[in-house]
Amino acid sequence: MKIQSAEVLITSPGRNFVTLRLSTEDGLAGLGDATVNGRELSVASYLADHVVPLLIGRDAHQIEDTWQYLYRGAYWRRGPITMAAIAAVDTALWDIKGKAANLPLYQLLGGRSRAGCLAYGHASGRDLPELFDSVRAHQAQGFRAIRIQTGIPGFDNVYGVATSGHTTTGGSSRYDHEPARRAPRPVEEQWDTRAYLRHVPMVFEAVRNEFGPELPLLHDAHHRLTPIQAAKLGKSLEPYDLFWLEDVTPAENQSALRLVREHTTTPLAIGEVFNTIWDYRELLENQLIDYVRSAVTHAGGVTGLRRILDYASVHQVKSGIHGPTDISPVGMSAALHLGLAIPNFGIQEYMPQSATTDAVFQPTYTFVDGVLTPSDQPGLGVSYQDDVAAAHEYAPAYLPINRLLDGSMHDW
Ligand code: EZ4
Ligand code: CO
Repeated sequence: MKIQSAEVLITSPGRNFVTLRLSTEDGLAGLGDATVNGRELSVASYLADHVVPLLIGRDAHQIEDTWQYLYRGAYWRRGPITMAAIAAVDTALWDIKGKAANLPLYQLLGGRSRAGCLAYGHASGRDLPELFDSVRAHQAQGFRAIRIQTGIPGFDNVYGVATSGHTTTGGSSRYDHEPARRAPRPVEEQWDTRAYLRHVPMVFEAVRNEFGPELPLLHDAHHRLTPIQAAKLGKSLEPYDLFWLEDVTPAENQSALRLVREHTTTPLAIGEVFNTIWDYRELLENQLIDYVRSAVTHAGGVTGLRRILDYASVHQVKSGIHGPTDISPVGMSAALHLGLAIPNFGIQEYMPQSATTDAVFQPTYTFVDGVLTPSDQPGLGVSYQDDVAAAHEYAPAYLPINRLLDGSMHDW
């Protein structure tokens, strides 16, 4: 089953996606997501210039060997661009293997361990009435677990809060937060951690009073706190029984989570910007986190993320696979097959894609009563429509940057 062609596909149905398509001599094709939000073309070049020439003629069945060939063979291993490129190859090979076996990917990963993957949605509001409306709207869509992000008095743009009228999804307005903007430079946002720390516990108090104790609630601090600030936040949110508190500190320093952990029983999730098992080693071995947040797309594919999640499972750490709209339906499908099969599934993040994006990828997974389930089509269950994709030309987009009130750069 030799690889005959490898195409790097770029499309922008409201937001940019990079996809790798591998085709075999016997006529099977597989897809892999290679989208790194705001830095898309670097992965496209990594693949087209340095990986595609190595793939032609290789045996498409040899997934593990190809993973090792690209990882060890790069010499300059790890990093988001390298690992997204490896992820795309790996995911496309799993898609092909599923088609060759005439089985959905989850069957190749050990079969179904659960009925489906519980998803959480993103509610947000600049103030409490807007936030409550958003929670209700998500419940009406079926969501049974909800992330809460809120405006801070005195600040115009806050991470995770949808601003009215802003849309990057090809004209159809949506309420979800979509941070990357098509503009020649990043949008500049302002941040003040003390204002945030004062405000957020009041918001959770109000949400619990309005929606009761049952609803699983999540929150993302998006890498902005020092360890002691994060400890304080975790402690102050304990009465509201969060499902998780995400990315409290910048991700590079694993030891920072030690101090946070010593001070709070609020469950901690981290890792959407991690790309290898090494980024998790200290966190898992010392049981400093509760959920692994990496995407298939950014952590070396199904092979890379499954290895991380296996290692997590022996430390009683569960999955919380990243699923914003910058993960394409190809990456989302791969996450759902993995989530259905692994023993330590936790929850799946889900921001529904625009109709324009779904028209390009035609995903076959379903979202019913808050649960995502991959289809039983062979492989991933996604088919890329070249003609639809061609109508959406790539446009540069940037994630925002963040400054403190005195102008200093801060983590976004
Ligand atoms: O900001 O994927 O938990 N989800 C997130 C996302 C990230 C975006 C960045 O591209 O933090 O919304
Ligand atoms: Co996040």
